[in-house]
Amino acid sequence: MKRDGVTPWPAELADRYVRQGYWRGKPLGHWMWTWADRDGNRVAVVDGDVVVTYRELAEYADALADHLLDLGLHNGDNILVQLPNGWEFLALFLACQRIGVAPVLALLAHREHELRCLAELAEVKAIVVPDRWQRFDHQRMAADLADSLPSVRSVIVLGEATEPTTGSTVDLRSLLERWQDPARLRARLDAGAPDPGEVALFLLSGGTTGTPKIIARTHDDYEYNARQSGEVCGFGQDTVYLVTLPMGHNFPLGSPGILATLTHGGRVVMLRSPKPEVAFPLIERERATVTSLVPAIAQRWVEAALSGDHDLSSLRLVQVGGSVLDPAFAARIGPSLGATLQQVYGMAEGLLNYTRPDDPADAITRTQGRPISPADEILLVDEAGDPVPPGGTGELLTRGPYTPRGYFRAPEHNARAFTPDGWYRSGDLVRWDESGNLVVEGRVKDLINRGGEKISAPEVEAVVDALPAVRRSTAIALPDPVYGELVCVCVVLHNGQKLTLSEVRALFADQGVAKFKHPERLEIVADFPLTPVGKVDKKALRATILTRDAGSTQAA
Ligand code: OOB
Repeated sequence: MKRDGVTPWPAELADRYVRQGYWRGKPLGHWMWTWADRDGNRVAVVDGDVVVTYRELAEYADALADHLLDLGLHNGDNILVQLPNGWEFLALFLACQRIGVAPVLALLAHREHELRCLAELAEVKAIVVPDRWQRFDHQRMAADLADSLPSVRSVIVLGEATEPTTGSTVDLRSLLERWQDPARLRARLDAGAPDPGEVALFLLSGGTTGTPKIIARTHDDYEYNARQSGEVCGFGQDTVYLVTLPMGHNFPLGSPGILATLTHGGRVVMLRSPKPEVAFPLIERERATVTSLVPAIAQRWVEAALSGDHDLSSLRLVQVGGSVLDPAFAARIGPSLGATLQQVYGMAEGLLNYTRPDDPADAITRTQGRPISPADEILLVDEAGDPVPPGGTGELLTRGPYTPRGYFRAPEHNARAFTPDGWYRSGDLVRWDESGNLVVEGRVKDLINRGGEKISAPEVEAVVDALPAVRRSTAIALPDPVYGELVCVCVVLHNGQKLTLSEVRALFADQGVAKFKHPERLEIVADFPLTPVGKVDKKALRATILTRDAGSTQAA
């Protein structure tokens, strides 16, 4: 079943990717079933006290796929998934892959504001949520969404399904019963396997637009994304991957993360909180060999490791990515955790760069790695779109076998975010280092990167502009000691009006906007500095605020 709104790779390139073996024509996750046949008693997932073998995971996923079909979900349908890390989430993800249902992977932090946009954009047929998570009633939110969105027919709840909706409300665990005759079910599902060129999943874009954008990743492209990542990172049967970050994110899901671990016959260990006091005992118990972190979490781990009462000696590789990593701090990560650091510079839009475990120590701490595929193309351009001279810094443009050619159902945005010949404009300013790796120097895109969570400035501005006191607003990033950056909104008020940060934050809460996007600082200004073309000069505004801050710190 073809979905509309997906930009395909040019046919001749697609043929080449197949001929050169990048695209294998297999459904995403198929390796897990191969391992289930080959060595079914191997442990695939450990989640608290629950241990699931490859054979069990294959049978659970098949049974769940069958139940999803019963619920009226079919090849070509999309569903919205917002679940905590756990083996049930993985079984659901794999079940979707069996029958061509594409999950839109939302974060647990998302609230009605984000979920409504995503559900409408992808016309999802079902919403999957936990009953409650960290004192928030996800089931109630999903039921409200389901009642107001005509495409949604079911709400699937992990936990106690109690909220009635106009459609059906189902308990996810009740769909995870293994079948009496798994071989027959398996053959039936194999017969209806999705087309590998079709959409396997939707990842959320870091986004620089007023409403969220999603990226359709195909079976072929994402299977390669995970497989090749696993090759580069040396994943194998002895890999024990600890899932620390939210698994709906590209980094822990497929870069190389969970999917590469299952591709290479390794073991996935689920974690629901990245806190070192929870993670360290689990690393010790499960002898985890690799995990992925964002810099803000790496910092907490390094501090906690100093107290040194846990045995982390099984850790071989610690990946850190998602936002800028300070080189001086980077140099401390490997020695403190007793593992090799691997920097990861990736994007949901595709391109992945990793430092290699055998790179010189200096390249590992100073650079963000190099592309995983010989077929990745990279171009660094200046503001006029011309290639920068060797060694120069420019905006990174990229194409390749796992970098799609457009956002889903976003023609206007695609016209800006992609060049006519299909290059994705990353908005990142980078340069090639003499080591042969890339260094991220900054960005030209209008977002705030709060500890790896990307916040679109226009999205924040659209919320703030709704306040009656506000004439104009602009959102900028200011430095934050823990998260790297924080959201600061600058406003010009109508005459005689007043505004406080708590009023702004109350509005964000009221509109159901994810908490990590709530502004942490408010600046009231008389007017905004403008660039020569009349746009708000965010750089100048930021510089003024920082200079003033520095002055007041000195005075104090
Ligand atoms: C990862 O993916 P996204 O889609 O959340 O964010 C992508 C953006 C990049 O364009 C860049 O601006 C920033 O996040 N970024 C980094 C970085 N890694 C990502 N900036 C500086 N240093 C890094 N190492 O963030 C992502 C996807 C897959 C693997 C890892 C990260």
